[in-house]
Amino acid sequence: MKMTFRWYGSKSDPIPLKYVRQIPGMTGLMGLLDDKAAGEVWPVEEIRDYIDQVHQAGLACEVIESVNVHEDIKIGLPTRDRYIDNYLATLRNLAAFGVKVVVYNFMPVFDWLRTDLARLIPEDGSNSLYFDERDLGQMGPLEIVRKTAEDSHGFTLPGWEPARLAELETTLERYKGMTPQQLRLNHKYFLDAVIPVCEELGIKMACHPDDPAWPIFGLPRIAHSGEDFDQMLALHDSPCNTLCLCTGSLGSNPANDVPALVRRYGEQNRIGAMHVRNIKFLGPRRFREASHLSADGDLDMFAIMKAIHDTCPDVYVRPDHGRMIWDEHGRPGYGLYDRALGATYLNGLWEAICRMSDSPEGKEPRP
Ligand code: DNO
Repeated sequence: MKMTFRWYGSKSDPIPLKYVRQIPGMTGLMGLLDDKAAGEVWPVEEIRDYIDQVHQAGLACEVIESVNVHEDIKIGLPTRDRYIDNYLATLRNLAAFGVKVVVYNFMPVFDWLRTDLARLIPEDGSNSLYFDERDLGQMGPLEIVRKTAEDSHGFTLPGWEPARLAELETTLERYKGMTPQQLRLNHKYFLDAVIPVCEELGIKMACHPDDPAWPIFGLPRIAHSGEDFDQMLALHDSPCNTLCLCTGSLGSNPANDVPALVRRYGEQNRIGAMHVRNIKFLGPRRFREASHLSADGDLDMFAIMKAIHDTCPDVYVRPDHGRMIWDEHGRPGYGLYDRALGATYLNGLWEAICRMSDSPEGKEPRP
């Protein structure tokens, strides 16, 4: 397992890279350029600048996230070819700097979605991201965008680029009546263009699941269950067409057996990266994000780490969203403290699992 951390770049992330490096067992980043609009080519100079900084801090940067897919590709408009060309240019630019996995998603309009970015956890006074489908019904798409922007305290949030959301009404209109099968065909068109190039470049595309794991606002969604993933991986059968298996996104639907899904796709060598976090169910389609500890939420983190160990032990993992604790003022979900605790806990589980299984990784000092 390669333990990594999401970092938004020195202009946008209040967490110094030095602090990331100081987290025990941290070996690298899942990086991103957070000011890039979907469809834009990521310039070589900016990639170089970001990756140089990461290397200088003593960390690797083999995974890049949120290379967002332009809506025209997801909708299947004639203009999609232009945006696919741009996407390929970005992939080539990233490959030149040693990037091996690119995380993206194929969710219409919205990336991850919550109804509260700082819900108080009464037991300990911390707060975390929260979702309640009933609030969503009352708010509607425009209100949720407004509220999310307001509650993010000036921080950019991944997948919530202002440029794209400014055209929200027009975009929503364009998806009217689209079936999941049509969206799947548009995904296939994208994969058919991108995956052969990835094979040349040595890059795995890793698709992030729908978050939460069901359709919202009547939009089609095609990545929230084992059945969806089977279809997605068959759209273009290649070891470069993989999943970013996010335990918290999938786990938002209790019908998803997360450790079993990790095993199934780990065995098939189709997990390019993992986001690992825990959630606490509060009712039907209502949950909050918990600390990473199994006892604090409803996911079995030991079983998840064991499934990684048994089926895809070399995968890139990052602790996903943390709570806000110790009065930290940071980007919702992406503060330093709780994610650092999460990484340390996951590394502890890993060491125990490796030793119990007599795998060398738990004993050898890290390079
Ligand atoms: C949310 C993240 C997602 C993820 C994208 C990948 O916090 O996990 O924004 O990075 O869906 O494209």
